This record gives sequence, structure tokens and C-alpha cells, in this order.
Amino acid sequence: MLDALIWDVDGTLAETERDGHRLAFNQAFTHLGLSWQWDPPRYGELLRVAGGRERLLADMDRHPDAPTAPAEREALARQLHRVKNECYAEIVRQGGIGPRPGVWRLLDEATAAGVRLAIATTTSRSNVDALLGGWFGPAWRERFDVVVCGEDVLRKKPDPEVYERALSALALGPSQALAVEDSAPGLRAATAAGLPVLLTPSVYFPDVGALAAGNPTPVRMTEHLDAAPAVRLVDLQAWFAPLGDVPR
Ligand code: XBP
Ligand code: MG
Repeated sequence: MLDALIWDVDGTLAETERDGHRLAFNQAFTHLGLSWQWDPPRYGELLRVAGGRERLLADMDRHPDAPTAPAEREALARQLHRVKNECYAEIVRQGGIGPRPGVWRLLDEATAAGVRLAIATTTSRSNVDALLGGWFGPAWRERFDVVVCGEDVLRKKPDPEVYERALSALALGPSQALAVEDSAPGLRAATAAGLPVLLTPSVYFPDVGALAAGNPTPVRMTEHLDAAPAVRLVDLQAWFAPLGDVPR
């Protein structure tokens, strides 16, 4: 039986990388007097690195004006990341990022049917709070039984830790829940935790479907949740039912 839907945030609930994070990183560079800017192709490459602070560090070799001492690099990455998350929250506050098609319907259908909701993301908690607080108000947290964020894990996606922690907090095994993901690192993380995946590629991961073939756990792919045939909870439950019997 499908007991829970475990949702990724960035790229899955909303196109936050395109409409929020990239813009906010660029605003942070400007705020700190740096001429660095990430255009969409470069940001797409950098999304291979999970975690905004880690992404900033990974890019520093390309910038001659970046500090060379590791401690100074780390300090700059932390400062940029803090400012970036403030800029992201402001973009969200201005109503800049709505849900991807069909997301609200599936959340509502799950709640109405008693299927528990959880979040497993490697973004910062403040970003989840800004996005979902903007959509649902301050009580958004009551809609989700479990929320695991970047600060809660030692290893970010594609490591399975975030999904393993979500399952453990839900007191469920991987045969009782479904992950909803958009990206290659996310698919790998959910799969490594033994979870079947509902995959909705986001703008930065248009080819992630190629990884679905040969995936060790079942993957159901859809362009987005409203694409014909729209993904409804009853269909997901019917798809999931025989999978639950397979030990993983
Ligand atoms: C999300 C991330 C995050 C966001 C930015 O990946 O990797 O780093 O890009 O957020 P996923 P932070 O959707 O697979 O969880 O700057 O807070 O890290
Ligand atoms: Mg994602």
C-alpha cells in the first residue's frame, strides 16, 4: 500500500532553479561586489554539484579574483550563500515562483486520501520555508509529516541519506512510499534508498528520463503531473500496489 509521497522541492514542486536560485546567486554576486554571473548553461553544469555553498566552492577555480586560501574560500562561499538565500526569499515573497502543473492537486488528493506527505530536499530549510510558506501560509508545515532539508544530512544527493532519514522519520520502509523527483542526483538518491520514483524532468534535467531505463527501482515518468494522462493519486496507487510486494 502507498503510505507516503516523499517530495523533492527544487525542480519538482516548482521550477525554483530557473526562477529563483540562479537569479538569487547572481544577485548575491552583485551585492558582494563581484562581477561573477552564472548564465543558464553554466548553471546547468553546476547543478551537478548539490548544495548552494558546495556549488559556489566548485566554481571558484574559474575566477582569478577568488581567494586562494581554502579558509577564505569557505568564508566567501558561506557569505555568498547566506546572501543568496536572502535574495531567494525575496524573489519568493514577490510571488515569483508558483507550483509546477498538477502539484497542488496531487498534494491535495494525497492529504484527502490519508497518504502522508514528506519532503526530502538538499536545499536549505529557509528556502523551503519561504516557498511553501508563501503558497500555504505559516501553517504549511502541518501539511507535511516529515521535512528533511540540506542542514539535516551529512551527505547531499545523490547520496540516499536524505531519503533514508525521511523514511526513518516516517517509520516506513522503501516498499511503502514513493519519491517524486526531477533530476539525475535526485533519482539516484531515491533509487539508492530503494524507493520507486515518479519522475517529472525539470528544465535543467530534460534528459533525466534516459536514466530511468535500467534503474534498479521502478520509475514512472511524466513530462509534468498535468501532462496527458494527468497523474492522479488513484492511478499512482494502482501503479504502486504490485511494487509494494517486491522486496527491495
Ligand atoms: C537542490 C540543490 C540545492 C539548490 C539550492 O537539489 O541542490 O543546492 O540548488 O539550494 P535537490 P541551496 O532538488 O535535488 O534537492 O542553496 O539552499 O543549497
Ligand atoms: Mg530537484
